[in-house]
Amino acid sequence: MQQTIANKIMKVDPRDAKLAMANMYVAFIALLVGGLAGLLQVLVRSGQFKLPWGIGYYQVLTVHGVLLGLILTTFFIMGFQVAAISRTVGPLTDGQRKIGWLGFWLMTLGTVAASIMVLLNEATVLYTFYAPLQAHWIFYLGLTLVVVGSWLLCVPQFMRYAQWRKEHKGETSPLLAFMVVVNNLLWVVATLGVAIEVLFMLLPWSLGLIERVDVLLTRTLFWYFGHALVYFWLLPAYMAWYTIVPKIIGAKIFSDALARLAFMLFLIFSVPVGIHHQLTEPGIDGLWKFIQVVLTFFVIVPSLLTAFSMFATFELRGRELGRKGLLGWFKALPWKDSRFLLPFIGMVAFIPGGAGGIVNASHQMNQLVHNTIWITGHFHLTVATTVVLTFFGVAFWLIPHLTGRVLTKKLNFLGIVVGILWATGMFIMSSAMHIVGLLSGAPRRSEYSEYGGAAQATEWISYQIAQAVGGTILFIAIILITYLVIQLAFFAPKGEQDFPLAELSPGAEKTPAILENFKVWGVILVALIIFAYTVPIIDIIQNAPPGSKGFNN
Ligand code: HAS
Ligand code: CU
Repeated sequence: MQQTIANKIMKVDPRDAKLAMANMYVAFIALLVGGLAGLLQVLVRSGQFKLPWGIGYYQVLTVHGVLLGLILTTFFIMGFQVAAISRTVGPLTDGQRKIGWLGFWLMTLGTVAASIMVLLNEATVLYTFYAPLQAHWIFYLGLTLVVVGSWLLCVPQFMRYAQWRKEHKGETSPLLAFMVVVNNLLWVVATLGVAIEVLFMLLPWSLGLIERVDVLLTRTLFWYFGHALVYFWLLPAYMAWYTIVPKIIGAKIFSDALARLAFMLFLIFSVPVGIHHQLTEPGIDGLWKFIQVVLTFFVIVPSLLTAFSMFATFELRGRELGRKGLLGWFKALPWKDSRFLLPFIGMVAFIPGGAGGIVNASHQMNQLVHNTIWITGHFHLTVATTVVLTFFGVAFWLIPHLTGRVLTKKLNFLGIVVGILWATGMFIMSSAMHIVGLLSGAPRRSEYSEYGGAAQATEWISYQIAQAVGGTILFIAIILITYLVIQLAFFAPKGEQDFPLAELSPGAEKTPAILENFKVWGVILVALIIFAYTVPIIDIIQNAPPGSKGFNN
């Protein structure tokens, strides 16, 4: 019932649409530049190409990671979420929108500042900016502005949702708006870690105010943030899977309660697991590594719930259309609709992507894969396929919806081509990465080298060529999607593109109120963080070596 009321607001308010689109532009510029950097990397690693004009490999790698991992994602997510709030709980107030714009400009200023320092080779520290690698202080300041700006962009979303709940006492909020709020909470809690790292350690260190930093502490604070970061990317994709994909295929939301439970589980388990990125790091006690590994296995549960829910949605829809048998539903899906196909490819990629994650998280097996390019394969399936293809699928309807245009048949076809190219390129690239990482330990984060002709390194080269082939196909897809986005934003025919939003089944039971009780889940979240991090951090501080001076090239 509530869903029907919310669905009366059918459009994103045009003033909110402008704010959302501003974020989209930055996101897609970041995709193009970051994608170009990716192409250069695979070419260098094939051994057949040298970077001109003294540009360094690690410099390009930093551009790639920062622009795609941090900038594309954050801007896209903020744009999508602002639109989602406006569509489901109503337009932002003028005051709220102003805060949003301030956030957007701070983020953009920060992005420009950080990017300039990377281009000047003053911040060649990769997207994880591990100490003792040291960047120019402007790079750290730029990233701080991005984070603070993103907080300001969250504020109007929180306020608008709170306003809706006040006006609708006792009702369940629209599912999509609830999900947006959970993701923003996750983001704020997670970014506190990186904010402390940058403001109290890296920034004063790069300014020369302090000489040394405790490397292990900086990394631990980074991964407190860094793991939750990956779910901050994933949850908007899940929002689309739970609330938008069903509408596109003509189905209803499978279970509102299940979806909310999954999101609350992500909220509480995303943060206290960061140490699974530091399993090979000395200085953290094995017991705490073990505890965080166990917690990591808990955070797999909401993804399994999601997989179940997706299969159920597809199958129910198939049966409704009269398909029979175990896999009869498969044929009933709208394969020729790019808004469906791309997210679907994303789902398929998440099966091996997620399974790889489970390998990574398995304490002992992590030793086998940790510093190998297997990990790079893992995150190109998860974030660069599952998440990115879902985002593309969203962009195909969201951008024209926001600009008052329509996705024509021709543009839809182009979207399908992007999806197929992406799937092909990524399959080749990421399989090569997984295989060579696992079988012969090919390293990650490393430039082309023959390692003095060592036999093992020679084995890696054919896989690196395969990666270059896959990477080139991906770059072609990026050019196509850039063209597509420009068309959808400026040239596609005027019209009304629908913002697809699924409804609950007519007979659905009311969702238990506990699933929207942020106080209860918030307390569990804080308790888990304190439990998982207090002792390791006290340990790290008490047993710290003298600390490290900065290393810059
Ligand atoms: Fe991860 C490293 C563990 C998920 C991203 N991960 C990374 C890094 C990134 C990343 C960027 O424990 C590298 C960071 C760096 O620079 O060092 N990851 C996991 C685990 C999960 C996981 C347990 N990762 C993700 C997601 C990411 C992401 C999501 C981005 C969006 N990851 C690790 C670990 C490391 C790591 C270690 C550190 C490694 C190291 O040593 O450095 C889980 O959340 C995965 C659970 C997922 C599933 C899959 C469910 C399947 C679904 C699809 C259903 C399909 C349908 C279609 C319905 C269990 C929901 C069906 C149709 C058909 C036709 C079949
Ligand atoms: Cu992780």
